[in-house]
Amino acid sequence: MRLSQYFLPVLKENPKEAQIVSHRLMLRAGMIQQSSAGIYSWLPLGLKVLSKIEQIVREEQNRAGANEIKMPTIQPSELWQESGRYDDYGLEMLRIKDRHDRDMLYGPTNEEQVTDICRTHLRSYKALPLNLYHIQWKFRDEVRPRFGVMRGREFLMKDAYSFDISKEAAKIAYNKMFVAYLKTFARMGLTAIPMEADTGPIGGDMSHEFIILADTGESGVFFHKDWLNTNMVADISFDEDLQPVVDQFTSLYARTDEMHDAAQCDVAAEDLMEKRGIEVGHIFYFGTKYSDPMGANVQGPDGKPQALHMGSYGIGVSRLVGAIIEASHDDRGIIWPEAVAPFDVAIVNLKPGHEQADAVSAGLYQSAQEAGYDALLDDSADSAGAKMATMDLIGVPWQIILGPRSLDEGQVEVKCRRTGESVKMSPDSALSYIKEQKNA
Ligand code: P5A
Repeated sequence: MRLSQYFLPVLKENPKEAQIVSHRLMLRAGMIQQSSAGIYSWLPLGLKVLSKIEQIVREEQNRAGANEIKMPTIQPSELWQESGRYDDYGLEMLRIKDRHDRDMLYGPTNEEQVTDICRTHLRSYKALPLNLYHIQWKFRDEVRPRFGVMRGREFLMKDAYSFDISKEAAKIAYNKMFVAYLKTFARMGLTAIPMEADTGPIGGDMSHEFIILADTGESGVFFHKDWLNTNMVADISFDEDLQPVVDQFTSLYARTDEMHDAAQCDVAAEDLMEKRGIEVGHIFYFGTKYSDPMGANVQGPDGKPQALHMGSYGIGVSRLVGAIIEASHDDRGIIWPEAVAPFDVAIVNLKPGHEQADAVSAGLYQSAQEAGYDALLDDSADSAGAKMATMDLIGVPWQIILGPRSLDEGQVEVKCRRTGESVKMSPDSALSYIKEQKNA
């Protein structure tokens, strides 16, 4: 992408409405624009990060054996009347009437909708286990939408739903998602701690919230300090029995403040951490809460109809954009983990119009693309200072900076956004240096 053709409306001033750093930086970096309270347009840079996060989530869901579908945003009220949640859900649900005066709603979640799909198509336990997921916009008319995309009214969620013949089988599905979540967040450079949690309006008797630590988080959390040293799970296979893996993780104490009970917590005071965190995922097992009232049965091995045992598994895809920034930024701007960065590398031409600077920049831009990098060529007319400030603000992990002066010495500068270190070298070695550093 050439910056001269890119819509990147960065702001110099700090927007007054933003109370936390991620909201401020997302507005300043031209990632989002508010449309109304808790509802945002995603501008090119924001959409790029959102899509990268979405893709990591998708790949890890697929790897865990879930099937991607797409359910609608607008649902008929009848399904919710059947489950009994239409009245329970209250003011958070946006209720709509169509031209025929039918009651519709903008989905805050999809348990009913997916149960309807399965009761239509599943006949026998032999079709199980099954996990269906989608990545779709939700609407919840939150009392206090705030902190930008972190607590929006319209937000993007990955929601998966598992169907099994028994509680034991459903536990296997739950464990798969538990491990898939650890893998997903680790790929984004995050440590997410699974915590026993309340089930709220989704229901059920087993639930974990996945929380990343940040001072501005809305949840108070208590956990054993060894959580900060747990190593991640990239090489666990979904073919193995995951119960020991889950047990190993859950053996370390971790609770949201709703579930923490000082009297029952046996962690020594010096080992117990009390911090704030952001909920980026939430998984539930709720048995036959929806399948019973909605008549979602299959024929069991004994030939008798049996209600499906279900779980649901959410990830706040749009919330993650803000959460990652909360976890990774400095005074100058965002520091993207490489896996979700909007661009892998920027080539910053300090003097567009200068023949040699233009030629070297164009060459590097092309080579970067050929090497498979998502590259940004800064060919804008901004001052050198403004260019560097923008690259740091939008958080491009690797920056190759060049101008007439450095080229006179046969050199470009390669800068790492995370460490701030910059090294001079010949233009020809810049990309191989970045590749080495990325793999190190
Ligand atoms: C699980 C999937 C559910 O809705 N039904 C389908 C279950 N769970 S949840 O905890 O209510 O939401 C799942 C995740 O969505 C994110 N989230 C939000 N993100 C931005 N703004 C909001 N207002 C919002 N509400 C929920 C969270 O990351 C949550 O873990």
